[in-house]
Amino acid sequence: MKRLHQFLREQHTSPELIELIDTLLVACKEVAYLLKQGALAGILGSAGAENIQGETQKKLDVLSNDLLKKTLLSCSLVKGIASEEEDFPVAGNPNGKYLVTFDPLDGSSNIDVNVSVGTIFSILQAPTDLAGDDESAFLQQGSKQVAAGYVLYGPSNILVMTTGKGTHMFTLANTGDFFLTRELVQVPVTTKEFAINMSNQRFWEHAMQSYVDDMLKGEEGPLAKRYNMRWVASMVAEVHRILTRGGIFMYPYDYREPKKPGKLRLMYEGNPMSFLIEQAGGLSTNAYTHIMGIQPKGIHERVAVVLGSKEEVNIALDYHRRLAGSQ
Ligand code: P6P
Repeated sequence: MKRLHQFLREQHTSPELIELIDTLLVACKEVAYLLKQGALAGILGSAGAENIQGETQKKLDVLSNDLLKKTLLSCSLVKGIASEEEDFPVAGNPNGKYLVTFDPLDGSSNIDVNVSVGTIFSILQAPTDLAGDDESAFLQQGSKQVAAGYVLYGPSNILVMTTGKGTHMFTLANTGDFFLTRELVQVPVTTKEFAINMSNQRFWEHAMQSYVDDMLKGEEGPLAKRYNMRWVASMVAEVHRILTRGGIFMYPYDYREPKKPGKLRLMYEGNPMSFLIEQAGGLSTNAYTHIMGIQPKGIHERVAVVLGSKEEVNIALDYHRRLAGSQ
């Protein structure tokens, strides 16, 4: 079995980027250890505070955020970090080469019920003319990402990452090493499985309502296919399923908060997941255009997400092109 280090060297990944990824994974391994302790470590439940998103923070949200922030800022390669759990970017080494954005514990509402969660990360080149806590330094399109990935804390702890040379999966062994377990992952082009939170159906645009209605009509409907549905409420788990066996994941725009384009965050959910999916031959959009082509306006900017098997995402795009603006 090939270790992560050996694989990255064989891919001619720069020593600096390998060092940064290594540093990030030190924190993720600590998070994995804490999660396995769960109630035994007295770390479940609410932290009794809200983040900038207005979401109640879990104790593990705060713990994992602090771990990642401290560990990354101790690395001289990091000029700054931006986190879902931090109101503003935090500066590191002024001469650092990279910026890192991350969601320290995505899906954390699942922690207290022992369902899979994950850490999502995105690595960008640091502009030389901007400070590491200058928000504008981070506002780069997803297509500029140097690397991206997640660590899924589930029955296995799995790192899935890309540096732009395909998407690959590594499983964490008890030794603390990540071993290559799937190379050059390919998302199946077609699927019969969709993931969406159906309880929001009345708030969606007509195009999304029409598309999902037609999927629910099964073989007799215009899509002539019997679909199955999954919803884990943990984006990392959904994306991992899609990378593994195909599917389409949707968190669309909805009218509950009309000023927000979606619930998920562009910089540390939409962009890194889009990089992984498109490096694996899938498609990642906001139902109208590639997510990685969106010019960010803020580090906590939201985005609608429709990603997965290329053929199915193109069907969803077609519904939105034909029915855009209709009621
Ligand atoms: P809902 C988790 O909070 C998250 O950001 C994603 O991981 C997940 O896909 C989504 O929100 C779940 O949202 O509204 O179904 O709870």
